[in-house]
Amino acid sequence: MTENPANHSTAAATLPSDPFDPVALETHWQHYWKQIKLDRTPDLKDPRPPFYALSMFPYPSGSLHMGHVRNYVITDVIARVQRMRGYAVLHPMGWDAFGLPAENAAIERGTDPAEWTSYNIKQMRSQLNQLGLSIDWQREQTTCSENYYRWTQWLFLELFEAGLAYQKEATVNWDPVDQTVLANEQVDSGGRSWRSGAMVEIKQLKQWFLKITAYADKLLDDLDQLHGWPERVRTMQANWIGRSRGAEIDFTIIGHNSTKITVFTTRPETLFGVSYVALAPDHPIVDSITDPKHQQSVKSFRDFVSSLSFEDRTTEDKTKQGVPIGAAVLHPLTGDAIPVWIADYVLGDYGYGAVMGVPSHDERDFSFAHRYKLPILPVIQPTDENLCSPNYEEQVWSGPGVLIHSAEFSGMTSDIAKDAIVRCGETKGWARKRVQYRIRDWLISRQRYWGCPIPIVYCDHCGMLPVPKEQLPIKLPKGVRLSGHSGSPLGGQIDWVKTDCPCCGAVAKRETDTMDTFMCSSWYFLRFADPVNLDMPFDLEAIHHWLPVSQYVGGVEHAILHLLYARFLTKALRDRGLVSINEPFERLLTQGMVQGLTYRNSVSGRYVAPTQVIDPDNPRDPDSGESLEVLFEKMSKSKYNGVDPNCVINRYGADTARMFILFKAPPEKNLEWDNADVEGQYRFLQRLRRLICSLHRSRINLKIKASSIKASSALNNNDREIRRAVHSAIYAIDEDLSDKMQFNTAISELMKLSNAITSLLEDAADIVVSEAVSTLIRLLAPFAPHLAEEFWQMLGGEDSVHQQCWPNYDPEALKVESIRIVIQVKGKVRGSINVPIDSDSETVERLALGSEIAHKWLQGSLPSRVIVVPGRLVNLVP
Ligand code: ANZ
Ligand code: ZN
Repeated sequence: MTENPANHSTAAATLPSDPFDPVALETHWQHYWKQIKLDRTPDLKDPRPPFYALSMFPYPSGSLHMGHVRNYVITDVIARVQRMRGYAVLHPMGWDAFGLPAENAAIERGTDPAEWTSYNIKQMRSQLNQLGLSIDWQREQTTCSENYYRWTQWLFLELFEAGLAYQKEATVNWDPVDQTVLANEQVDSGGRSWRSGAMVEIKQLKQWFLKITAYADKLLDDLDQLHGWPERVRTMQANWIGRSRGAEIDFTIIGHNSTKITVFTTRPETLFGVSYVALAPDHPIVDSITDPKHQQSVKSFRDFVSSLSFEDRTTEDKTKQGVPIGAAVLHPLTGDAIPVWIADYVLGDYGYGAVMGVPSHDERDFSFAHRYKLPILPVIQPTDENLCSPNYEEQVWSGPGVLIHSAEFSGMTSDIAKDAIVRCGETKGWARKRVQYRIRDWLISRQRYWGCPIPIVYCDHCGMLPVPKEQLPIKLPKGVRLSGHSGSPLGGQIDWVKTDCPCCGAVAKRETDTMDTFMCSSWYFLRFADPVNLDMPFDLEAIHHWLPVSQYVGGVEHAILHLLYARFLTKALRDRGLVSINEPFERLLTQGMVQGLTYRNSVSGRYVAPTQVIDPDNPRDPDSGESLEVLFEKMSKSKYNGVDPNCVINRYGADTARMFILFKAPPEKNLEWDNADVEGQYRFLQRLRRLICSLHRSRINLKIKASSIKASSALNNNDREIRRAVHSAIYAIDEDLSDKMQFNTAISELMKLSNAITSLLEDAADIVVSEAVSTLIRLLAPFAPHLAEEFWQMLGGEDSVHQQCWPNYDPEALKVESIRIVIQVKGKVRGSINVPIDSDSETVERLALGSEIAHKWLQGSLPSRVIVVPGRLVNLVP
């Protein structure tokens, strides 16, 4: 059917909701789905195989942005397809509701964080519902509700009992703007807070940690099992964990009763090239071995280092600095005295905070030795002669080679020498094999109000004690006035802090730190499996049934933190017997960003709102007149390039918004918002609507069913062609929805199918039309759930379209039965005939000779020669 206004008005007149009002139509069907409890999760006894579809739950900031919309629509399509394919689907939603924005709003506006949060949740929940997401709201979880954080505290106590939660004095990253401590991973490479952007300061404070390092090996090794995860995310996690294999080597300090300095090295084979040992400035041994003459310079050097950022200290091309401390160690093999220095590039919390300096084979050591005129002794010679430099004092060789100047080890390859030197040290007691990790324990304490209180009590008599589990939850005090200054807000709540010691009953004090919100989000996916359990955070049987999450969908910004913490917690709880799974997320899809049209003045760096651009073909800065750059960047308020989901939904309906988002780009790729393409999807859906309406009018007896017809043999060519289009669409869409999840090409297939049906419709038999349209509507259902329901109901389908089974393709229908063969006479094309597809050459020859064309051109005589090109042509030579 073409775009013809007369046609449009008649077709549209049969629709209940005309003039077409997408919002009214969508609200109508959302209401119906609620009535029939379509989204309710089947219980554990349901015989269908379980499928758990999960989106990363949002922070309730107050309004949905396009990134959310994309995330939840993708998960929803997966959930809907799986339901139709016969799975029992769990598709829940919740709120990551503790955290700084609520507290900051409280500080700025004097609101209560709890009220602010619950108001935002209400707003966002209704926006989510507008999208037609098939979420089971009965399972909703909110991390700041007492029913939830009670269990976060309970799990903390489990970790505490297991020795995985502990307290220690630590140098911490202090965010002076947000007035809180940050985990290392929350400080960016420039030394700034991921939230406030402030330069982070270093402080010494007693803090709570979770011992994620105890699981470093498992977290790394099990990445290999995550075949359903993007390679990129697995690599990021592996780098974050950062396992290095090497050795620890002891150097005895001269004149200190055989006290030793132990270093970690990945290159023990370079031992003969050591020309100094460098300690981290805060290494605990420094004070006791520093010669009095050097104390002053050590002190000023430490001050200098404390002003450096992590970035300054670790970047390769920054100059490496240090001072000698007037001490020396013995080389374990040569017995030479080697000077001890402190250096900025040696980090206190990696390895042993001590390095053996090998200037000829390590860039950093080289630049250090160069600056301070320390010896540079090459001990590894590259095997490739071209790389041998006569002037080794100007070059670092960090590759493999053959050992030189290394006593009995000389002549060995570096690989062999690596083991030989460690073995030698092992027998003599000065070396051991050692594996070292980059990952640090997870710092979880925050000096903030709006978080989950840590369930610990301090008693003057009994010391530090866990709160007994039956006393949980430790509720946050209400009505706290938040100023944002003056330290820990809970510390100021005298009445709240005061409690009874659970052991001796004396007056005791509560812990006043709250937990990092990543702790709350590291187990929410478990609670969804058993959302109202009053006795336990979740029941083992429910976990066993629903987990791991079959498909997790979220932003790649969570590739490290959230996903690593969730994996850690799962493994720790598995070892406590609380869950039966080893990994929480079987498959992971990291969706790309939603980008908006962005105007930027490249001279001033200023962003300009599209509404201020007068001529989009020649965009200019309204103030300066300078011409503007046109880009696509991640939608954000500061770039004025956002598109409000509400506006799109109110104008076109959620179905159009969903179709556009899914069609515009594959889910893992960035998506450039484009209003013209939104219109395009709207028009496609309207075309479909006219097709269905006209069928509804013209074929009064048509009743669609979710089944396909048998045997195409009795059908005429036209009907067979329709069936072929229908079943090849099913086939292609199944492919698209398998591993790759190419929703965009699936939608293209829907368009192709609707065109094919439209053009072949007129002469088609009712049963064929019924099969075709029933299939089209069912294939459309996960993408545009509201209109698909409307169509289904209009054509008399039973129940809801979303309760129908997903179509199966019929291989018979895909078969091409005959092909056309060209007939030539003496090399000239004279016509063509249809032959059965599997005909051999003899059959083709026979059919060709018997054809009208042969009669006409050979006039009864037999050809002298017949040439058959299989599948293509027959040449008759008279
Ligand atoms: C001697 C050596 C010779 C090294 C050589 C490298 C090359 P990865 O691979 O990242 O684990 N190192 C050890 N502890 C350190 C600390 N606390 N701060 C800074 N650097 C430290 O790095 C291991 C290497 O980093 C170790 O191997 C050590 O230098 C250094 F030709 O030892 B190497
Ligand atoms: Zn006590």
